[in-house]
Amino acid sequence: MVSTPAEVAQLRQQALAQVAKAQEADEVEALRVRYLGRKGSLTQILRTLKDLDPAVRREVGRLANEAKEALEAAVADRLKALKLAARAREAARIDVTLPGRRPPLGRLHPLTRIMAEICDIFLRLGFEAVEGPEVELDWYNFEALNIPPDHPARDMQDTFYFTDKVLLRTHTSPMQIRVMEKRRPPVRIIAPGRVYRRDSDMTHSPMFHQVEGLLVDRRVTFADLKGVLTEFVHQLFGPEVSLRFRPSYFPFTEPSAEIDIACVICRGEGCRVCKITGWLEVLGAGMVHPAVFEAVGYDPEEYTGFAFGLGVERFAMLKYGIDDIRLFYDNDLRFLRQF
Ligand code: 2U9
Repeated sequence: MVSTPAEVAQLRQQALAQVAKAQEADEVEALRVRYLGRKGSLTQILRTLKDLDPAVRREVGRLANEAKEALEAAVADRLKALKLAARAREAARIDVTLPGRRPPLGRLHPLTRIMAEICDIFLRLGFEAVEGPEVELDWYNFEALNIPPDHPARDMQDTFYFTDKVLLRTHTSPMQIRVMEKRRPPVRIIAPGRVYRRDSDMTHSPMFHQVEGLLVDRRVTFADLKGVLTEFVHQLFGPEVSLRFRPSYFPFTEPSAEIDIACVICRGEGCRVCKITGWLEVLGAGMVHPAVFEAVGYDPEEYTGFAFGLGVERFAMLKYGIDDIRLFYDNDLRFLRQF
């Protein structure tokens, strides 16, 4: 192969012009192979320099090397330019004025909402929320709460046992015992959380949620209990709702009461939900039994206190008019989306 400086210059010009005109990356690549590949024309020239007359070898070598560098740079530039142009064409096809796709929004579970609403009211009244273990010891769940070993609540019918002494808590009251063991009065706490009982039908679930409260100080009276729970009911259901305190019995309180509110469905007229009574039972409560104070080392002569308990599912069912407790746990979006 014989090359003159003029031929190399011409080859360079031709290659650069072709690269500049190429419209596709494939075309550019083909040109690169044609000139710079293993058998490419510029490569051939460089490889056969040694056969040239020394008089022209230097000049041809210099021109061929410069042409190679220029062509390599031109190939890279052209590929980059084609890529940018393709991207610009793609961008032009996207209509940025179209409305975006709305991302699916989650929402709070109705039980979560009611739970937060209930706790908020008591927090504003000066109570502190405490949480603790769902797997409990017999002492905290029963013994310290003045529930004797032969009490029906301890029956295998009602309680999930792991061993003789270890069980799933049947109420959140163990937390109040745990707190009183650690602190001196005044105590103002609520214990929200999951509890477990062997029970299952339209209105009972083996796992449900409670909020219990405890207030202990000097000279706490039943009037304080009535005041706090009346305020609670009025904040949750409205200030016009009437309450009724009925005598009742719990091992851990004395005296004890159950609290009814005028039926929120029929306003006291009588309906299916209140079983024609006009009243709905919503809370249990009472003055803390002296035996409970003894169990945690409080002097019942110095301190008195009141306690209360409520079932969160029941409140949610009343507030939203739901008649089957199992709907809360089915995770059926058709149900959950309604809240
Ligand atoms: C301590 C002392 C006393 C908490 C109380 C109730 C009455 C009550 C029920 C309501 C519906 C349970 O969820 S429910 O089934 N609760 O009636 N709970 S007094 O009394 C306590 C708690 C802790 C140390």
